[in-house]
Amino acid sequence: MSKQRSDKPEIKPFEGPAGGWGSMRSVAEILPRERVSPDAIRQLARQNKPKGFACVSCAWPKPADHHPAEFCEEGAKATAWELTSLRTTPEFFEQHTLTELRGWSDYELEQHGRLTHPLRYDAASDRYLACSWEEAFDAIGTALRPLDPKSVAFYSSGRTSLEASYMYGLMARMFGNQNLPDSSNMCHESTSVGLKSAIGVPVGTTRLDDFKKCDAIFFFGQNVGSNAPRMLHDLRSARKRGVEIITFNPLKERGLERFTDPQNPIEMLTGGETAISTQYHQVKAGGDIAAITGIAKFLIEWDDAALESGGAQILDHDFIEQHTHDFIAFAETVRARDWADIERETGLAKSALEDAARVYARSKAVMAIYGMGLTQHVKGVENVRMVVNLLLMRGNIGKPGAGPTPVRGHSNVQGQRTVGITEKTELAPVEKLKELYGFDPPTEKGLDTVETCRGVIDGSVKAVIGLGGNFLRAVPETGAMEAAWPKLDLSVQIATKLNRNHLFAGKVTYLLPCLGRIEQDVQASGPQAVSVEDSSSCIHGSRGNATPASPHLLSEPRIVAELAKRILPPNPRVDWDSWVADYSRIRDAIEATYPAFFKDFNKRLFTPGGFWKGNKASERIWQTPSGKAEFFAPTGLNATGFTDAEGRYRLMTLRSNDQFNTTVYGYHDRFRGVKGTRDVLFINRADMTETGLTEGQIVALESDAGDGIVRRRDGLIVTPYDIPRGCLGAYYPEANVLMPVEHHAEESHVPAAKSVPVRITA
Ligand SMILES: Nc1nc2c(c(=O)[nH]1)N[C@H]1C(S)=C(S)[C@@H](COP(=O)(O)OP(=O)(O)OC[C@H]3O[C@@H](n4cnc5c(=O)[nH]c(N)nc54)[C@H](O)[C@@H]3O)O[C@H]1N2
Ligand SMILES: Nc1nc2c(c(=O)[nH]1)N[C@H]1C(S)=C(S)[C@@H](COP(=O)(O)OP(=O)(O)OC[C@H]3O[C@@H](n4cnc5c(=O)[nH]c(N)nc54)[C@H](O)[C@@H]3O)O[C@H]1N2
Ligand SMILES: [Mo]
Repeated sequence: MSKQRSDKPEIKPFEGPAGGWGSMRSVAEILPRERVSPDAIRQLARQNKPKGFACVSCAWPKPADHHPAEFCEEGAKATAWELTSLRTTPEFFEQHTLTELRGWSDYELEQHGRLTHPLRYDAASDRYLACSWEEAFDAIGTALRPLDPKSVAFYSSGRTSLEASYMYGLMARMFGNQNLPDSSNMCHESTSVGLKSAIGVPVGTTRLDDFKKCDAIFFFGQNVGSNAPRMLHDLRSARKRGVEIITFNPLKERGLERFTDPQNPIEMLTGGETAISTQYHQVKAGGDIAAITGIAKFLIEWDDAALESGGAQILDHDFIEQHTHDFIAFAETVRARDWADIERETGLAKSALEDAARVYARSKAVMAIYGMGLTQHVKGVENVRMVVNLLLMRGNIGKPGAGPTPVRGHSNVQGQRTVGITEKTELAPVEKLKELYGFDPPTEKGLDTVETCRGVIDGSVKAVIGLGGNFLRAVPETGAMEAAWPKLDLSVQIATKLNRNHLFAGKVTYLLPCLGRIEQDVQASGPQAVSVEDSSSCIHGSRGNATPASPHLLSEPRIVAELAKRILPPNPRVDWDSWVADYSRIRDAIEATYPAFFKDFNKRLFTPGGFWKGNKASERIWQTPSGKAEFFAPTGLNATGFTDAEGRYRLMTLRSNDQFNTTVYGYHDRFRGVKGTRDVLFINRADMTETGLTEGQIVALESDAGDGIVRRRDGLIVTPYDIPRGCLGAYYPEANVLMPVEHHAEESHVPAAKSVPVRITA
């Protein structure tokens, strides 16, 4: 069964569970497709194990008491993707101009395998030519030094290790800016802003153990079966203990419905499966503020009634009194909301919200798990604040089995922020850096991802360095961004595989190939390890063992060090070469900069299950201005930031089961029943009928942002789907062309990818 694009795509409902034989088959298919060697297959056994390597896919915690195979279908795909035997060599570039390659799909570009040589773009022939590392570093230094530091952006993607990230952030600050946009700016920045202001920490408060202690889980906007499949084990055992799982998601995602554990022979042979959600509420995209308002309205009403009748209180008044601030304003706002409005904004019946509220009211310890379905909205930060409101009402933060549980994306995205990849001065260790390295770190706020996009479009950003990722494909407004990119004086991408960003050149352009995390990284002192932080704030060592894809690859820390040496005046207190010779010295520097989090970093590097960096909110120490956890009165009910209008839809841009962000592994979205295509438009059947669309018809989407700019995505196949009315679904990143740069979360600037205003045109 091929996962290639097909002329006759097949779209029909998938009946199987998440996991199960479908998942085994999918793993079995990817290994030959990437032509991985037997050595590479042996690497899978080391994935997410103590002394092994940390999976390069998602950031879900890696347990101390691991399964025989501590990887999932998606993790196996990610490993195979990195360890492929296919190569994108200088000969490949001799045969293809960038103009030609821009006609290729994301899948085709990466399918040629790992980059092998440093490359310089040659405008005369419109090709990448192999060059030496020295030439590349010198030319990049020459191009960067004369630029105003404020006009340079240092992007990074969340896969990069703590070591490389720390060096990269330091380099930017010594160069003179904090223009450190990163993938987190498109992802959980609404969490970092929302949780920080509500409970004083920018991260979730729970750990794996809490799954064993909770008695209910409220699950918002995260597609666990595709994007964090290892969590299915934790959800399954929670279900087996009778834990209620209440899900809010516009789509019936299979992983949230039922799961067969591929590591359980009995389930596999008997077709046994575990039902995951006990309630499934298909909320409208952007309807979560309203849904939580509805739940809160019931809780407050029941509590008021109990107060009057002398019955048992529903809210935890002791906790609210002792630990929180501004409850009254929140409660007043909720009381004032109208049920008709809540029902309209959620698309759910009052009785459904009552069912959810009943479970919440009788549960003693509740975890709230969430993902991009909450963060990627104009009111994404309010979504996060509503989750906190819900938890605070019954003291569900800072006790076993309870707390906010944002599911981070990239395997080290949370860690990058911990070690200084941030555009915000208040999150940077300014005083420490000054003390340790004797320079004055910039204090002017740097550019985040949205601001970098604005700068590329208006020409104020003159150089972009990308440490991993596929910036130009992941951001909004990809049409205008691609058109503006050639104005850059310098474009440097550090990558493992060719992607669409690399096909757009600046005046000086280099593509630098690096080692992946699964590969051996040998420096002067011997083989090196790196580290990553998972979603639960646990830090893991990771040692690559596979043979590098090419002898010409350099590690990310080495590349950053070479760049730093070219662009910075010498500083005797930062010995970049000695850091690269022995990464434990980078970890010493991280420990010196952040002593509270990284005490005995090198000693604890390979702690089974990782070592926990601590979390004040989980001890009920609230590092907020009031010294308490903050309730927040929502400003409205709708998270989309635009009003509904005739013909205007809310487009959710989604990941398939066969991709990792902009990396497209194949053209099947097994759980959603799509085979052989990504050109799908999911739509409710009633909306089809009303607008006269037929199944299989080819349509286009146009942006309906009201700013007069034409943004269009053609060639979408109308696909009737179980999706709330007024909502549409299409795949990211192909749909990003429809997203205005200015359509982003207030405060956090996360592009609002889960409610993009669009119209359907023939
Ligand atoms: N295999 C694989 N794993 C991955 C990734 C990958 O691409 N592939 N990406 C990684 C990264 S960087 C990230 S950030 C995470 C992303 O993982 P997720 O957070 O799961 O992100 P999405 O796939 O974008 O899906 C979001 C979910 O939210 C739902 N949703 C959309 N709008 C709303 C809404 O308004 N309300 C609610 N309640 N739900 C809504 C969608 O139906 C979907 O189920 O996964 C990480 N892991
Ligand atoms: N419409 C829409 N847009 C979105 C989203 C959405 O849901 N909808 N999600 C957003 C989110 S949550 C995120 S996190 C971003 C993702 O944005 P990015 O993190 O920028 O994108 P990725 O697709 O993860 O990057 C893939 C590339 O990383 C490179 N790479 C892989 N491994 C390594 C490595 O070890 N080292 C280096 N140097 N390079 C490596 C490869 O060349 C590969 O092509 O996209 C965002 N954009
Ligand atoms: Mo992400």
